[in-house]
Amino acid sequence: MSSSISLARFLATAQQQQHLDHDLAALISAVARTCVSISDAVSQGALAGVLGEAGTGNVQGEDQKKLDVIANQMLLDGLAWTGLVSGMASEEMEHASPIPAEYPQGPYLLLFDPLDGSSNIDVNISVGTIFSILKRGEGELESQFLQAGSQQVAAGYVLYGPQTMLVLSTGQGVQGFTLDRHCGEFMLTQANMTIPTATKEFAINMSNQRHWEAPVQRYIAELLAGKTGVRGKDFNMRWVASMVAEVHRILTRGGIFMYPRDARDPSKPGKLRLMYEANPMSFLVEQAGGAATNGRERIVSLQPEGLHQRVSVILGSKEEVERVTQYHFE
Ligand code: P6P
Repeated sequence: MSSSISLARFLATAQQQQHLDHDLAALISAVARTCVSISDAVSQGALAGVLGEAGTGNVQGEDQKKLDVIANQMLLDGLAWTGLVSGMASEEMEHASPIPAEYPQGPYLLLFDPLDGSSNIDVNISVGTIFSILKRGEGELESQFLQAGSQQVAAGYVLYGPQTMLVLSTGQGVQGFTLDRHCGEFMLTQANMTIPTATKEFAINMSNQRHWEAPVQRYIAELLAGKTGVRGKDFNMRWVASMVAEVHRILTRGGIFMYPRDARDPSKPGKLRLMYEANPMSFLVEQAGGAATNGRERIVSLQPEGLHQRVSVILGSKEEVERVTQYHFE
């Protein structure tokens, strides 16, 4: 389906309908524009010498890939001067980054995982940028970021796959845009992405099975039993090890994605980060008619206590998420 509606036109219409203000539209445009440059860097790969390890680690204790660092810096450089944000926070930075004094402060806060799934970069599997937008608050910068996911005014991701796609919500459903490299514009190709309430497809890293809590053990065992068990139907499994790719598949055809807490490190309530992975993805999933919980509560209702706190994630087709969540109460 060719589309004549560019991101710019979509955002202009949304402003005319008072769904979002000029600054938020401009901020989304600036993030999208920067992600086109990240897409170019990712697609160059070895030709640009951007593959492999950076030789540094991040606050998560993870080895950084060169492209993690490059994408993070591109977002800082692409947004700092705009006068649209008063601070930025990232998976790759221990603390929130204030806006340099030479630039005006803006009304929004931007959070991002600059290159999610980066362990896949060197093997040419899809990765993506995840972003979340909050209104700025008062007081010390870092504490302003600690808002529940329900306070997000917009969230989205850019998937660097066979196509480069921007998937966005400003609270009016979920829209998908495909990058037209001939004109450099994101063009609207999915006007209203919705998640089917039922599914036969699940995504989880099965190698962690022995570490899961009982409700997750029970749920997955039932899926694996297929039509011979209580579910009475067979299921299919996917695991890309790139959350952006999994969520995009679920927004496109349904499914359930799970990264539950496990016994490997009881101090960690999960692997994924609340502020710039789980919250933006949960916002999108709920806007698309799906559900997202940590096994007991809606993820977007959780009150953050730290910029890099982790959370157990169960999201996707509503019927399946509700079933797993129910098992946590039985
Ligand atoms: P594992 C990527 O590192 C990530 O944060 C998510 O994108 C992905 O879903 C998950 O971790 C993969 O984790 O343990 O399977 O490598």
